[in-house]
Amino acid sequence: MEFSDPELFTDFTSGEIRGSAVDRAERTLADLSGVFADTAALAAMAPRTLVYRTECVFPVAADTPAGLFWGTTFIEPGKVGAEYFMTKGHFHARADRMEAYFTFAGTGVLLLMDRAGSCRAERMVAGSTHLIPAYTAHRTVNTGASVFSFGACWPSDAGHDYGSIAERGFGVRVVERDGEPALVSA
Ligand code: PAN
Ligand code: ZN
Repeated sequence: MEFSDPELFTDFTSGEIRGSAVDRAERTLADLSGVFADTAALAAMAPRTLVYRTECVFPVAADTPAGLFWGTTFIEPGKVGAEYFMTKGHFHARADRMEAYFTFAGTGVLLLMDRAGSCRAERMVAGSTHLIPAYTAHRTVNTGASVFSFGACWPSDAGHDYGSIAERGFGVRVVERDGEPALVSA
């Protein structure tokens, strides 16, 4: 028997994942209609502006019970009006599935919302680790001036329910006020 080399590497300073089976996806402003509040500011921006991208590893098929998915999200610095760039946000389709987030670089906020619509906002800084409870929608926001990156590990049968957020939105938004991030009720 011989030692084998690892198939995947994660650069813990940036979150970049290196390996043969990395699935890459991008979200531009055009992919995020309905996400940002200031539609006039949005209309003045280039629709192809990159907001975030993901590098994921899916070692088993989606919906496989008891498997794990692994990935990094990189959110660009930027704002639509006063509102910082952020992810679409979702509940898991199997809403009882948890998830772990851990920050690599930059500064951000993790918005959490339970099924009753009650929200929390946790600061994310390098090394911060966030265990997202079951039945809790999650969205991340880049509140800094550089790329904000964080890793995630979640069950392969969790799935994504974007529809509930598209309909209800989050109860709180993160905006720049006097040069600082501030929370405003939505
Ligand atoms: C993450 C998210 C990723 C992108 O991997 O999917 O940060 O955010 P949206 O999926 O909301 O666009 C995760 O939470 N997976 O379950
Ligand atoms: Zn998730």
